[in-house]
Amino acid sequence: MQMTFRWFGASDPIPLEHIRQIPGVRGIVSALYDVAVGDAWPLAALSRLAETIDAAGLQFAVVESIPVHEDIKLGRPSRDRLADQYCASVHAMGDVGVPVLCYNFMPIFDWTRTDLSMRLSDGSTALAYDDAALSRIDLSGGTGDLPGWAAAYSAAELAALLDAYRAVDGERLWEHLAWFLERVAPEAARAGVRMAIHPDDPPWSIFGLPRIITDGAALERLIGLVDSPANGVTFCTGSLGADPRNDLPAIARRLGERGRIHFAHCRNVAITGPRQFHEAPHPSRFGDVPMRAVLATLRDAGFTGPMRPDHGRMIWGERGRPGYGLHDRALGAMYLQGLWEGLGGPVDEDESSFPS
Ligand SMILES: [Mn+2]
Repeated sequence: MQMTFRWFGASDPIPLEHIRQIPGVRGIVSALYDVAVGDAWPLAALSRLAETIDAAGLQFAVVESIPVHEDIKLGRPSRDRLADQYCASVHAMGDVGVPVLCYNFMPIFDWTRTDLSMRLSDGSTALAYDDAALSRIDLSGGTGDLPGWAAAYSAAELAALLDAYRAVDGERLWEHLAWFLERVAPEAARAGVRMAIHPDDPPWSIFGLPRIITDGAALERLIGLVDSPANGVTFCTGSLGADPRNDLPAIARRLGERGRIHFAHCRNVAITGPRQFHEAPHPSRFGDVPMRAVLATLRDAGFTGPMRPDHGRMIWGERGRPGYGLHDRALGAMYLQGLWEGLGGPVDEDESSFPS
């Protein structure tokens, strides 16, 4: 296991120099944030990002993410050109030496919450979701009322997209995902890149849109679409764990034994009602994710890939990007490394090296 940390590039208020001071964190999870969705990522820009990360004594370990254009998810004719451009971005990753690509296949919205700063009993704040609150959000004027998505779509753009998805049910979305993977996964294999789909967050339909990567059966179906080590999974405990029917260690075991977990997102969620949860401190007892059992399963599967603490609460007066402050994620990184060490998971002894 390699402990990593997400960094949003030059606009991230957290400098790489601070991430470098979290013991054991050497890998950076990042992306190009100024390329239009669907366009090929310029190799020069990706190289510059990698050099910036290298110069801070860190290594670019994961791209999260290259967004998949809605036209691919909708199966529109432009998908041929868009898939070619996606493959070009994946090859740029390979040229720069970034081995893992986290992506998702959620229609229109990816992560969705109804409260970005729910106050917990200790005075910290956390991201929260309540299906009843979501149902009260009116999208007729665009995404202005959806927390975290305010500027994403105008009323007209969103109405057109929602209308287009009326023709795409879950099975049609699976067909479009299979088409995408058949095109991209072989190129990823050639580029030396392992694709790792992120589960849908939350793992159920929202706003009437289909969501398909929601449970263990879906993840097993996913890896069967293209039978290649390049076609794998990001095991996100918080996303899958929001549905209490998901047996996280059992899912991790089945995917891990087949060598298809390429990235681990470890965070805790406290389920407070039907389709209602808030994010919680990382240790197992503060939520519904059996973190120790998950990590023990990853250890048993011989997991050597990158892991990150995923989200954190806002603590100690920190203000910043919701879910992505420094302090609580750093605590999470330390907890996860302590748990891993206690479980006897393999640890890289030379902190300056970074085995691939
Ligand atoms: Mn995640």
